[in-house]
Amino acid sequence: RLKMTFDARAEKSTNMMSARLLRLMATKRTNLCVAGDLRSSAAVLRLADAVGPYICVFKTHVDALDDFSGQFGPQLCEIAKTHNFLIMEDRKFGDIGNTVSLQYGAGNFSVAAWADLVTVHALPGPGIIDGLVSCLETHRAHLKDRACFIVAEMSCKDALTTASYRSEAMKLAETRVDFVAGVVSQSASGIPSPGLIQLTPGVRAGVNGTPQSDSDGLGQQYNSPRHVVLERGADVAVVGRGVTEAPDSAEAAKFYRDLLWEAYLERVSE
Ligand code: UP6
Repeated sequence: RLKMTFDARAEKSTNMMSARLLRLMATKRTNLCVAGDLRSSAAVLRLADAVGPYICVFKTHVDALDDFSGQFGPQLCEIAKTHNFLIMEDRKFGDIGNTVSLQYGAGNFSVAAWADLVTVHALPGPGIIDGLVSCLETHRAHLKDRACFIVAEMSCKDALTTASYRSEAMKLAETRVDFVAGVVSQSASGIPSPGLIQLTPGVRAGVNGTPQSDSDGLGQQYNSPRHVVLERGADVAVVGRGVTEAPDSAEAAKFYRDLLWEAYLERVSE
């Protein structure tokens, strides 16, 4: 699986969104996801537009915005269309099916209306996937262009995502390819099918042997772009503050894109 190209994996994928993302990555030559963790909608939209040419996915936390309005989703979708990337709302749903169905489709955020992808904790078991899918049945237009990533393993220090939890989360991902495009994980072990995409956060340049700090003081643990792709099996690497705290976010995104893509090419050519 790790030696296969994104195009070859897209051929094997049984989830339509996973195939679409793998093809997008191959065509656009990028495996970078930028996490736009800023507090104002305008700043997030500006960031998305600036980094747009270098990313395959733009990841949001809309519940951290001070000024979220119904305009945000459609505006972000316009930018995504211009630059050809997918939008992931990192909601990390984690409740019973009925509740997540409400949270996904309704409320202020109406996530299902604008986010191509969402993240989901495995904790509640298969019912959480049923809940999200049932919500989409009422938004029929989107049944075919929505999918989720299951959080199997977290990047932060002392996370409770143990090996056995992780392995159960992988089984859930494998059995629900109808709606699961990938997993959020720190390593590739046990990821069964070539179609499942590994999304790996906790990425920042200048770590793994170099002086820059490998944590953020609040438990986040960082690895370098090369390390996550070559040693941890990341397909898509998530960079947040590595880009948002850089003096020029477009330059920073290009820098990370180059490092990550080079590492991917090295991985598939070995
Ligand atoms: N994220 C993690 N670790 C996980 C899952 N998700 O850091 O296990 C998300 C965070 C944040 C981004 O919610 O949006 O990835 C990482 O941002 P950073 O690069 O600024 O640390």
